[in-house]
Amino acid sequence: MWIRYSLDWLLSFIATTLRMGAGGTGRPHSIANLPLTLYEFEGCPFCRIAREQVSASGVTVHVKPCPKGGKRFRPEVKDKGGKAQFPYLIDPNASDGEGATEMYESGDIAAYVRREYGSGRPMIHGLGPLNLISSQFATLSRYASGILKTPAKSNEKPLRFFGAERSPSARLVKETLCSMELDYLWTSQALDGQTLPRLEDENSDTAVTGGRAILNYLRKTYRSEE
Ligand SMILES: N[C@@H](CCC(=O)N[C@@H](CS)C(=O)NCC(=O)O)C(=O)O
Repeated sequence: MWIRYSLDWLLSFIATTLRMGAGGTGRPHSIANLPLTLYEFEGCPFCRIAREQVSASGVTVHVKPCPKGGKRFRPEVKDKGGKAQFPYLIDPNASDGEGATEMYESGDIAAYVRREYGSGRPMIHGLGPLNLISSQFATLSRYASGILKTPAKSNEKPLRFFGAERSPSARLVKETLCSMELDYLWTSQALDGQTLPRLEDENSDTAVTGGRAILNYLRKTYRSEE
């Protein structure tokens, strides 16, 4: 329903305002960089901080959503890092030749992405404790969407999603991808001037543009009663 979508969009816009617009689009990165993997969940205030820096850098990450109650990707984090804590980043393009770089801690991840993939620091990241408090309020303004797992079918191949962290409509899409535990390759900026947000699903050979249309597609294709 459009009223529900409009209200959600407005609340998502408030979340962006609370974050002072952090998480814009970066420059495209060489495709020679293997995608980084980010284990996170949309409603987690720490994960938001990591995502904002990823978005600003423009680097492509493979997002493996780990909502509470999720069984698909959460165990991988425990296996790899030893504890179920989010966000968790893996960068296979380790510059020291010693294999992948892996880390917990939102602040460390943001600093690492900034250093390795070059981007400005979002203004709010420099505001000390206000950074986390504002991120918690942003989660509240979205009434904690993107925290809990909802019943869904699994995708076989990762989806492809284009849209910046600070885009209100892209946030609504990412919340749903997260709750459904659908993994996706995420790039903040458009390729070839395409309209954003944009979702491509190789599993069904479909491309959808616009927040509302993408949400409808995801519900139609992946929602299950379970
Ligand atoms: N200091 C860590 C805190 C991370 C953290 O506490 N994350 C919460 C989610 S907001 C978590 O992993 N909780 C355990 C869980 O969800 O199972 C950071 O900055 O990344």
